[in-house]
Amino acid sequence: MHLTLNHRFETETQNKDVGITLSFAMKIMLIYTWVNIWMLLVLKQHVVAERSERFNVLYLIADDLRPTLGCYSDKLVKSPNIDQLASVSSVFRNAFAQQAVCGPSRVSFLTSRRPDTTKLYDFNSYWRVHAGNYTTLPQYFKANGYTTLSVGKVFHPGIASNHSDDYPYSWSVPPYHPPSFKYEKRKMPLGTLPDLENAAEAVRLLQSVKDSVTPFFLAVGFYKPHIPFRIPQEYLKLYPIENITLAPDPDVPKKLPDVAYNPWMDIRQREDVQALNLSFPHGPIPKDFQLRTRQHYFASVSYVDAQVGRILQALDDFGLANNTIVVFSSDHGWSLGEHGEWAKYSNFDVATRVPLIVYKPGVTSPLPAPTEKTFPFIDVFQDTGEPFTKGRFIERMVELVDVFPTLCSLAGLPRVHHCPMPSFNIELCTEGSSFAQLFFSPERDLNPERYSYSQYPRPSERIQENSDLPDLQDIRIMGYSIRSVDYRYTVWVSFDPVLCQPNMTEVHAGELYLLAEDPWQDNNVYEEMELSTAFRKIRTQPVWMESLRSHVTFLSIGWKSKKILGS
Ligand SMILES: [Ca+2]
Repeated sequence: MHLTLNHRFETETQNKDVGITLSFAMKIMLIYTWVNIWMLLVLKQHVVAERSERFNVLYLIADDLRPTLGCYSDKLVKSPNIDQLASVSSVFRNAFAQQAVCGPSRVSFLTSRRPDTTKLYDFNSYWRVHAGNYTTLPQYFKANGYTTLSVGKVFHPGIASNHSDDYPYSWSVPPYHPPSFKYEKRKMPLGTLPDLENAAEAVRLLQSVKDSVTPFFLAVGFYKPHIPFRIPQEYLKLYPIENITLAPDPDVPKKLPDVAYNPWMDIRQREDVQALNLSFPHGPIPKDFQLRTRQHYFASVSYVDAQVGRILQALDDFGLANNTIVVFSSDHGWSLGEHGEWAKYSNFDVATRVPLIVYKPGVTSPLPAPTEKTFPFIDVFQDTGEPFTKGRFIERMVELVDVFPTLCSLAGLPRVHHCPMPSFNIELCTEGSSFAQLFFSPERDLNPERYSYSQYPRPSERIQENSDLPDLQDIRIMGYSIRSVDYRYTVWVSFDPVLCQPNMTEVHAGELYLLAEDPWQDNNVYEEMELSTAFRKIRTQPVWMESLRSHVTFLSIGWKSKKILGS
């Protein structure tokens, strides 16, 4: 409005005979000037009021990061900057991805729809074309007046995000990709690394928007600790090889059905692993190679932590720590030798569980004073290594599909309604639910009837080279998994890849792990439970989540009578 009025004024005065109409022009000028000043004042007051009420969002997403972090009670891993964020945040200890692989998980949590609704189980389709024109999390913030910015790997690249990271739907400006990423698998002629460039770009963007009247939604997707572990070598010094141990359960469990196992082809196909001439599909990796893989993964976590620290310090530096919501999470986990596996691609906790840390100033911690530093950078090489003690843990089950409605709630955006089934024709809805109430009512945090759901596809009951990541047309079986605070229960059922629908009555295999006695999920007691009646019951259930709930409701009666579960 300001620019328009000035422009009109200049145009009009230029077209007048100045000698004759000077006094008239001056009157007009005065009127316009006063109108301008008045409008600017009104606008400014409005903007100040609106700005002070609207929180920015900084969404930090690591790639393939399981919660091997100090703030998740890991004794070995050094993550001082993420721990510092956790110390002023709510830390969700039972947060799970909906499918343990990049593309499907990211599209799922960025649209708040489960894989059976995005119809993306591989990397080969774009949901807007293949499933439905679903509104994304950043798109919703953009529609509500936010400047939305993407740095690094937020959407999975390629066709899964239309070769554009879903720009312009989701983002106000074209997403940033670090130039060094194309050298990820070769030498580094640019003398830098993608996550170093990501952090620098994120800091630059924060500086550019710090005084803006428009709130921002900045998503930063790190490339690590995803393989290859190309990181600055000094981080390895934090983890002397003699301090590294094997996974607590490095062998393939005896009662694990074949369909539940994944042969970790991406590690197997590395040149150095090929040279080991391992047998397919189980052939264990030599112990020293296992230790070095774990060492490199942990070092990659510390490297990501340092980049998180640089970005969070910028929030302090630019005065944004008191009006920015921060989320730190990952797309899924990674098996570091547990069950004899080295990858994601499964329904186990090591593959599906993710870190989820949410900071809202004034809610998860007191508002910082203007001069107070909330996120001073901690140099991991100088860190005293004091154990993490603060922070607020939330044990209740939450899912990554919950993040979208929760962030809307925390930012004060209009509520997103729950999706009906099916919801292919509905652009905006959520298959998750907001967990924002947990920030205000901590006593509600543990609910044994609350579940998290994940799923994983397979091409066959047998273990094949494409068992890790089958293309949609090759999927024949889907493993639907339900996780409560007490157990993980998975059924592998027939699946139609054309309709993207399971046949819940055609069960190929099942898994049941009772976590109190079996926290690493190695002792499958599925066959020991009486299941035939449960399977008859589920035929009446149209939705797989309802089916699984029926399974466990039925089973839990038996468990309670046998005192496997408390009543
Ligand atoms: Ca990933």
